[in-house]
Amino acid sequence: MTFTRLVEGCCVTVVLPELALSGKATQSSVHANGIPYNAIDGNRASRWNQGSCIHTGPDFNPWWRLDLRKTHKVFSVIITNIVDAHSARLNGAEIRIGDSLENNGNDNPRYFTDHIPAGFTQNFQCPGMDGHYVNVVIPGRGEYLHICEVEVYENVALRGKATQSDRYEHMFGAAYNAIDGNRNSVFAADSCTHTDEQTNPWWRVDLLDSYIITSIKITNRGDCCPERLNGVQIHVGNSLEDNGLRNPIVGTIAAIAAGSTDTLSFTDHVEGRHVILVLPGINRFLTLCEVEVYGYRAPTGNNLSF
Ligand SMILES: [Ca+2]
Ligand SMILES: [Ca+2]
Repeated sequence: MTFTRLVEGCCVTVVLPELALSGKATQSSVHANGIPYNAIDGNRASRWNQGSCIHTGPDFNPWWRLDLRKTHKVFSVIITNIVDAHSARLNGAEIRIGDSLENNGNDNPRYFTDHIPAGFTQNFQCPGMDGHYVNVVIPGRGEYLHICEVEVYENVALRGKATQSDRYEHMFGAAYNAIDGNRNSVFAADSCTHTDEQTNPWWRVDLLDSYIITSIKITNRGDCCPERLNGVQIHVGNSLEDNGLRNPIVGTIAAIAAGSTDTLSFTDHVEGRHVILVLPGINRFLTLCEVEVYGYRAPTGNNLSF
């Protein structure tokens, strides 16, 4: 499994914007008030004098660790480097994700960040790694570790509940297949949905709570008829009226290549408990091999305090 860098935002869960914000941070040592919490304070401000970056002492193998409080399936770790002259200190840093605290969590499965330019925010994505802890460590040398923000996201659709207008011949292509965590795009692999031939067929996932959604990834069928997704409209909102189709349209699929996964990223505020994909028209089939929803739980009175 390898992290690939993408430019778009990703994934989620928890209390204020994402997993990291509800976690608990610690690090190898603290220098100049660069406390561990500064990397999960919800602020990417990348100048040291803005008071939102961590700073260890000149430790050998300096590390910072985030305790997510339980094991999550992590899909994205976004790291913001410091903008000052010391940005090169992060060179060679590794992300480690797993459940072990052995060697302070630095022995968990490893991913290299290689180089994050000064002041830049970089998104490291993977298909989903289980971890209670997320570490950033600089191995093999004495160094100061600076990080200005670490964000951790998961695919919230995986914990949702899916439904659709009808199954193909009333028995094939279950709605759940689009949130089974598997992008396999061959219909026979039983991981894609398939409606019957209908007018305006739709598929919907109930996230069971309202989320602020940063992106949605959609995987098209690979073994047949990729054009069937052309023109699919995506609605997000809290209403189930008209099967959720009264909610605002937040995007439309122009086309997705056969077997490919495309990302719809949102810069505007997109919030809702339900994500609905509908294919307007008559005599249509709607097939989705995976729908991933990344975001974070919409803040409420309860989860604002932690
Ligand atoms: Ca920060
Ligand atoms: Ca699937």
